[in-house]
Amino acid sequence: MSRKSILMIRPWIEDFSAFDHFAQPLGFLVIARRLMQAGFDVHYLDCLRSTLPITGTPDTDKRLLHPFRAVRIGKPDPFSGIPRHYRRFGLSDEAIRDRLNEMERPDAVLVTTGMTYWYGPLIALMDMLTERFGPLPIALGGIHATIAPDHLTRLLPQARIFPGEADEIFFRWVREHAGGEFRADVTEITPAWELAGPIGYAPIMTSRGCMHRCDYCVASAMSHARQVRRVEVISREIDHLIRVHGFRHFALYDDDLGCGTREGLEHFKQFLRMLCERAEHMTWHTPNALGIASVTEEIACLMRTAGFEQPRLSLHHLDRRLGPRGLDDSALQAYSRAAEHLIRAGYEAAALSCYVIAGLPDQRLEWLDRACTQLLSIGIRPYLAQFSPIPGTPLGDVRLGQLGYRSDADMLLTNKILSVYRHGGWSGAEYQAFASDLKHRRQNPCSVPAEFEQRDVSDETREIG
Ligand code: B12
Ligand code: SF4
Repeated sequence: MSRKSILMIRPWIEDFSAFDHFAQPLGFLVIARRLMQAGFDVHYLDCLRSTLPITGTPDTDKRLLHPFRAVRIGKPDPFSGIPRHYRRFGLSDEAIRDRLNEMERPDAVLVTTGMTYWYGPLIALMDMLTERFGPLPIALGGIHATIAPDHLTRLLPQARIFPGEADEIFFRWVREHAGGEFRADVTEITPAWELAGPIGYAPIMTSRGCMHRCDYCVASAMSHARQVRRVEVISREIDHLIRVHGFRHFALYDDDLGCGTREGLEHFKQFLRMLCERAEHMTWHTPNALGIASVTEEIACLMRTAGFEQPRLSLHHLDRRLGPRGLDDSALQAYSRAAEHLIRAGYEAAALSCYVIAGLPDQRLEWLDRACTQLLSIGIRPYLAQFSPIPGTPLGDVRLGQLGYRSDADMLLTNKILSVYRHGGWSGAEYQAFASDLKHRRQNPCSVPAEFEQRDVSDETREIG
């Protein structure tokens, strides 16, 4: 009897901008591995996979920026008047159809979802699948499916929506439609990176979930209590990633790395010590940002020795302090302390950057400006992270109310572009001018305060490790 097969799809994206800056569907590839272990033939169709040349190398400033193929498309109504091009990123319809035509009919199809405002292509994808294979069991999961499952259920009645982590209910669905025997005792699985093609880095998580409840973030609602992975288990995963796949660059996907609590910091230190003890050269990236509450003096030294490159910082749960006067004194001091620890540990000031959220309801441009100026004055380069309002979060609901969101009928309003181009407190042109001025100021930041001078940490970290 021939083996059962499952087709797994990462859809293309329609948005104003998108690139592979450490963006891989980590959890989806964990599911792929479980299906392989259960005896399925797994076919992966990554509609974003680029065949274009890579523009940056892991070691340059624009590291690992793989451009997605992009074509301009018409703007959906909620975006009319936004002076930016709307694009489709990823393979063309013809390329996707060709791939589907090369395949035998699978026993089931799984689709992962990303941002809540990327659902447009899902409808076209369903049509292509039906056109090629006729009716099929199709399941959707992932970020959108977790944040707004009812929206997807209404949008795609032919598919089954699974919010949250792929759990027993989902694997039962697979068994019912395609068979397979799943071991119940599996807790730690290495993602099937071999399906992702040539990528220069591997995402990895040391913890999942978050115990804080910031007013603009949905992370705590997306998973149960914060869970940390055992350091020995992470170490085994790294062994596998290096030995089998040859990865040297790693991107941490934790919701709130280190978490800022005593237990969280202890776990983060154990993880860093394990990295310091390993013989291989590795480079670690923090695209989801590292909360400054996690950057103690000891952690900064360990990070440096472990190979953390250009650490990107953020306030995380301290973000409420981004108030009327810019950053309040305690937040600025916390940033200043984190920068001081990192510079003393041997980082160049130019390597330090942080996220500042732009587009929060009732925010004023002069507050944003003041916060960025304050950060530049202590040697940290601020980058704007546009706010994506998520229904059910306190600030998301306020913002969506301002945008006229009535029901989940139009999740396009959760696109971060509207938070800055339809803000109310400033015009799109003012925001653009501010953002481009900030770009200039980042290139010429103030000099580093003399008291943050570097010191040689090699002996010190040997002691700690
Ligand atoms: C890591 C991360 C990133 C990474 C990239 C992640 C990626 N996959 O591409 C980086 C740092 C690049 C990133 C960037 C951004 N992110 Co982000 N990110 C996250 C974070 C912290 C974790 C996501 C993750 O990988 N989880 C770990 C893996 C193991 O889980 P998973 O992949 O989701 O898979 C599991 C389940 O979802 C499920 N599953 C997945 N697929 C499928 C399929 C089926 C069929 C089934 C059954 C189950 C299933 O099972 C898996 C295993 O259990 C989430 C918060 C969160 N807790 O989800 C925010 C989050 C997704 N990000 C968010 C935002 C806002 C952004 C940005 C827009 C920030 C900004 N302003 O620039 C950018 C946009 C990125 C882009 N490409 O344009 C928001 C989502 C907003 C929205 N409206 O949808 C979140 C929820 C954070 C928040 N603010 O609350 N992000
Ligand atoms: S912003 Fe960071 S600290 Fe706050 S809830 Fe989200 S993940 Fe947690």
